[in-house]
Amino acid sequence: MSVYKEALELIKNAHYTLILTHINPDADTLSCGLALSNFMEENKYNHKLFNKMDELPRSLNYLKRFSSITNQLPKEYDLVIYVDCGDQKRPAIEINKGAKVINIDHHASNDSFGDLNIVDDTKSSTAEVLYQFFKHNNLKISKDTATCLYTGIYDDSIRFSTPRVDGDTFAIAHHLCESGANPSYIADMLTRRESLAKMRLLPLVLGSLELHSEGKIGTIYILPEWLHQTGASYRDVEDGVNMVLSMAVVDVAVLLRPINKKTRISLRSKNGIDISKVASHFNGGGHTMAAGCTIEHDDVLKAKDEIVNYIKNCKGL
Ligand SMILES: [Mn+2]
Repeated sequence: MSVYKEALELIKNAHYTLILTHINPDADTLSCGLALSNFMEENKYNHKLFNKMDELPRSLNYLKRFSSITNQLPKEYDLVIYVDCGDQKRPAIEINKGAKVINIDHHASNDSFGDLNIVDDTKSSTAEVLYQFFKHNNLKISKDTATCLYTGIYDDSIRFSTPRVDGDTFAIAHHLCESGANPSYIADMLTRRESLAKMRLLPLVLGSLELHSEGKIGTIYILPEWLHQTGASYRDVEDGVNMVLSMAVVDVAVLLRPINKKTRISLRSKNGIDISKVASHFNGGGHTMAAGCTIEHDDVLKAKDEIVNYIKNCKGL
């Protein structure tokens, strides 16, 4: 039996399924959770979709059942499905012993922690991996589920632009459109609903821009008072790091954020530079072109020097 059929059997036979998404959720993890949740709702399978955060990205509120995502764990469940979690700690909760675990993911670092693992690191998003579950089981993909899966693919592939995007990605997108996903509607919902607060925040953040190593490395940071000043949320700055990477000279973009006496660092790269190596040196992780890590103090200027010096001296980058 294929892993996809085994997964469907586990879902059919479960009394209660808990779907887990990762902390600081992105569109891929929530879209996959919601794609499964919509499918399970349509087929009357008992389940809950969990995310630890109090506040979820509102840009995804057009996805069906978005408001059903909960940060309350059910007491009893016999099946747990992790989506887009590179390791079992990513949802930041402990699960009940005895529950079977399905692990659906696309991180190269995934250590196959599940009883059943559907992991394919050649795919640009977990949504593409999850699509295979529907396809191989000949399951009907509803308009709601298609919209979720398309959203995960579109966002995690940075609008169809990362190296793992290939003909298969577009074949899947094609099928999802035929199933009811509307690309321009999804693009409008995800990328054309920005707040004034964000427009006020970005100039502050971009004002911190510095270039290092003849411009190959670009750094920006965000200070907590700027969030207070503008009313923006931390999530609003994500585009800032992508803007830095969009500069012609920059190969590595770094965003630093002091929080809870630590400095959170987001890393982005292009031209084939594997930035996940830098993240893992600082006990973080992620993908080749997008990764993150934490430095154990909140002196953001010192943290900037530490990470820049490490990148400068990193062989093979
Ligand atoms: Mn992902």
